[in-house]
Amino acid sequence: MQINWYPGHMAKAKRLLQDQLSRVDAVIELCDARLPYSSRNPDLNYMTKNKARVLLMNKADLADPSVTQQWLSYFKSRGLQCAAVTAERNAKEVLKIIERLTREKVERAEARGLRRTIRVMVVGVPNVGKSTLINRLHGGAIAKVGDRPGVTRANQWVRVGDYLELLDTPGMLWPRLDDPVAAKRLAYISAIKDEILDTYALAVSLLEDLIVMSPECVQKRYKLTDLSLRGLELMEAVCRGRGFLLRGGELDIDRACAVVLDEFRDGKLGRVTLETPAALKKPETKEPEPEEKHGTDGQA
Ligand SMILES: Nc1nc2c(ncn2[C@@H]2O[C@H](COP(=O)(O)OP(=O)(O)OP(=O)(O)O)[C@@H](O)[C@H]2O)c(=O)[nH]1
Ligand SMILES: [Mg+2]
Repeated sequence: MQINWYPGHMAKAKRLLQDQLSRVDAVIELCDARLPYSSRNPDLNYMTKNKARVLLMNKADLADPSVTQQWLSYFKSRGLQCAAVTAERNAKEVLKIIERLTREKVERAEARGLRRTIRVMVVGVPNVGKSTLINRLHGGAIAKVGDRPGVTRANQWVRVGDYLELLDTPGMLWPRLDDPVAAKRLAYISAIKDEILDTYALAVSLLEDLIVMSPECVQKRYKLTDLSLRGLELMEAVCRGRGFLLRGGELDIDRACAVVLDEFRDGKLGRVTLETPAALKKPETKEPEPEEKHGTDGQA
């Protein structure tokens, strides 16, 4: 599913989301722990302001743990419940978070002698791990998963135990595409297809960002001796460092670009986070207070 977020599409997706939101008890928002700003939806805060809600920074296994802590403090200071998780490993912890998030509703129903099914919607930009998390919570491969955007194509309710239902959603959240830096970073993590930039421009830009955020891992992986290189010279140094040569000794720039993107996406460069709260241009507006208070916070 390649969605071009024209205003018409956006308005339709927003209506659909609003409609779904009115049917659920709580919302789990997933963002990518390597890009906690760029991988969040700009309008979700407002749209979910009256819902029990938690932000899960997923793929924490790929992110720098100390920067993850900075983000957790940042979100907490803005009044947002959040936790850092790795979908494959933290199903139990996420289940506890959901229990805490919906406890008041469950208890209110119980006080009236009812045991009702709680419905939770899982939202997030494409490829962030929504279906993976839902599969782990369900305890089996019920939702299709893949390492590219647009794998889930339709809403799907998944039952977890007797009293919980989770709604898996396609990556229908329009990300921060109006912000070119965020859009580029979303392409680094395969949240949007690479097509917004050509592979060469994307790989060079990623490498330049990595040199800023985590110079040692880039230096080691690509055997770079000069970290002041930029653009084509930088990619040529990667080719030389890794021996990416064509017949005749010419540098294989295309291969170097593909390898840089793949290795970052696979976590082969080590644990890197590409943005910090301190580098945000302007702090975001405070998260709206949810109607109910929920006590979830911290690393799962
Ligand atoms: N390293 C790591 N990989 C993860 C984690 N969670 C999911 N993945 C991988 O991320 C890729 C995308 O996962 P999906 O669950 O399909 O993502 P999604 O959000 O459902 O994607 P769409 O349906 O396309 O919106 C898959 O290759 C997963 O194996 C995680 O916590 N850590
Ligand atoms: Mg999915």
